[in-house]
Amino acid sequence: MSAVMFNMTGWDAGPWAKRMLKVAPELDLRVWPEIGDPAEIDYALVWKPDSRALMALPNLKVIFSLGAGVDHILSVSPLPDVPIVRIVDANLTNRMSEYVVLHCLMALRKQRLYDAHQAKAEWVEHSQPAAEEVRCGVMGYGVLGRDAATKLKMIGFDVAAWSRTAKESGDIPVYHGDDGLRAFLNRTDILISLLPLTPATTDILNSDLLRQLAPDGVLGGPMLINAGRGGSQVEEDILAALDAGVLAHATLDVFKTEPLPNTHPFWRHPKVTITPHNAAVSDSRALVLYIIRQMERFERGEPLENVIDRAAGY
Ligand code: NDP
Ligand code: OXD
Repeated sequence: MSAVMFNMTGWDAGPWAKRMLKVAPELDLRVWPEIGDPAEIDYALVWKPDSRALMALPNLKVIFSLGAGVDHILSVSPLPDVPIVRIVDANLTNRMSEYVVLHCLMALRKQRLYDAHQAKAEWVEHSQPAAEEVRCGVMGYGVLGRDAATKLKMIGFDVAAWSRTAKESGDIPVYHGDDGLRAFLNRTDILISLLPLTPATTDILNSDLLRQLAPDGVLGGPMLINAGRGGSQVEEDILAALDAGVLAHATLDVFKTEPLPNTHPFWRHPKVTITPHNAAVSDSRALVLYIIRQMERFERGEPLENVIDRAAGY
């Protein structure tokens, strides 16, 4: 029987444990710090873990992130030298693509403008560009970026993407690396960040980058959607870009500090749309099944899936 430790800052382990036991009643579940003998723990399921909790486990085999991102783990030091598996789940991926498509369509169809007219009972019609006239640029062409880009393309948007390493470009041109960034930004009207947070992507959404977006698009100015990580955005630069007209709108799901402090100027800014880091909330039932499947694979001697690359940071 395998023993599993939960170590989740800010999350209640209770519902997760209940769900796991429903699927795998044979598991021995323990919640940090009441874990009994640390030498008995095989697996750790974590969200913003405590380094001490992980380092205390001499026989730990795998760390499972309870999110798709792993910055909440890699920012902790020291960490045991065991594989770290992240979440990849169709349900989560679909939800993220819904979010991206929703906000790109809101921009394309000028829904915010019509909301403002409605508030004043005004019957006003504006010009309506076609999707193919709007250039979406997806930063991060991994599991989430690829799905969102493909769905935007299906709707008719003119889509490109940007990744760290070179990819084969099919229908969607994929730029990569520092060398590809300028050309990617110069052709982008709606910039969508689905980047993981790493040293290289920290503060990447800054004034220098925003100034390189296409100023001449049919939407009347470039827009930003960030559903990756708040640590990638320089918030004062985004505010300055909005106020200077460099950026027409920002839709932000993630923030440097979460929850976003009540006094933050984003809350009341007319050109900002805020969601509370729920662009793609994980369905805990699906995630529990995924994690148990990974444990079963590991115990059969098969390779774990979606093991992160510690050197790359994601
Ligand atoms: P993946 O690891 O599958 O993809 C990451 C992508 O980012 C890859 O294409 C990678 O490039 C690219 N990338 C990484 N570093 C760089 C860099 N320095 N320059 C250019 N591109 C880079 O991750 P997912 O798509 O599954 O998830 C992405 C992120 O989304 C998560 O890390 C998490 O932070 C966030 N997220 C947010 C949620 C929310 O609700 N807001 C929910 C779930 C996830 P390459 O292909 O070359 O490796
Ligand atoms: C995740 C998230 O990483 O919800 O899964 O942000």
